[in-house]
Amino acid sequence: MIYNNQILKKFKKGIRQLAVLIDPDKAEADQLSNICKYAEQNEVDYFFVGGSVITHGNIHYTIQALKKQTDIPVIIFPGNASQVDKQADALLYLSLISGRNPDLLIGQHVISAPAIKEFGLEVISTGYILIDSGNVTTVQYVSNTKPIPHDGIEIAVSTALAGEYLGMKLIYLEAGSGARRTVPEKMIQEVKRQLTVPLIVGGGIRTAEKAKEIYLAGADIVVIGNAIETNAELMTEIADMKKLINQSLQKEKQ
Ligand code: 1GP
Repeated sequence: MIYNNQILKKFKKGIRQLAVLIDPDKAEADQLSNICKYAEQNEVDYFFVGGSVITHGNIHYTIQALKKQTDIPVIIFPGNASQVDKQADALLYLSLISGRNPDLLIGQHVISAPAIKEFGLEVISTGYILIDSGNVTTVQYVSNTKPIPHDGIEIAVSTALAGEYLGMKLIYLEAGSGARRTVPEKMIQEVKRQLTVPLIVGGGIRTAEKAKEIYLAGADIVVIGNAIETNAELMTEIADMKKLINQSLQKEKQ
């Protein structure tokens, strides 16, 4: 079980984790094997696969290609019910709790539940919270929901808490892929202070320095997509930085 044996285990030890997001639309075979190579070398914790919209790509082939090339767990990060695939190791069962679109709060879940049961997929219930990032991101447009304002710390905290009280096992603060501004550090700090479940943060993180700030603000898992698609080597920089943070956090504990 990925959640209990990896995510939660590391979380309880205070170990920061890194997920690389693969968009099936952008995953060309060559590029994918390059990303797998860097991910293995740099001990990336998870691959997330999925997207708000998949036009010409195919999530099933992308997952298959990843499973052939790496032992890193592949977790579906679905835009909708059609992205459920039995080859994956787990599925983030995302409920878009910052929005008021019933289809993304429960509708797509009802549609996908029978297939999930049939495939025996591990389901990780996740409270997905969209934060305004200065531009209209694809997820915002496609989900037809309003994000929480960039400075809406109290709303973000209340929403995250509500997700945890509803039994969600992860909370994901999302600025949106390609976001102009990442989720603000102050918001991450406040949400983290109130939560007892692991916190994921993603959207618009393009440098190791920014990833460091997000980890230090309190993210347990940082997600990087776009920046790695264009520059796989960035993974080394981010992974080295994550290692240093983990070493210093472990030292502090002793
Ligand atoms: C998007 O949080 C992820 O869902 C990653 O975003 O592609 O901007 O890194 P980027």
